[in-house]
Amino acid sequence: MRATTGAEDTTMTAAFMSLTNPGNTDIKLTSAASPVAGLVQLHEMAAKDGKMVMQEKPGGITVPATSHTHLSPGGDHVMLMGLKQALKPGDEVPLTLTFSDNTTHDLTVPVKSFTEEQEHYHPTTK
Ligand SMILES: [Cu+2]
Repeated sequence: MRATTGAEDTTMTAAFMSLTNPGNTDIKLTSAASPVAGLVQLHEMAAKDGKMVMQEKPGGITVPATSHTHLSPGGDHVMLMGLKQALKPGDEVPLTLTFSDNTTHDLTVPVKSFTEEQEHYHPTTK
């Protein structure tokens, strides 16, 4: 998860991870929740008027059968909005993922500083 330290907009951040699906059917990440955020959405990057913007991903993020999906800067990500606290490098944040087979996974996500593509995650300040 991206630290908010030094960010222009400290009310939002994003989480990135790899999701592995050992099963024989495709599965979707359908929602996420965290106690540090008022609202958590699943986002994708899309071209709009010639530039990349992020938007809510319809139906969630698919993890193909016996394969994996990377959530990374510039691609799909878990968006945390309405942050209730600053997130510093070294912090750990609880994040609960819910999948299309009704399973949930409770994660403890390390907070790190990112510098690349910062502007994509702060569209209102550009
Ligand atoms: Cu986003």
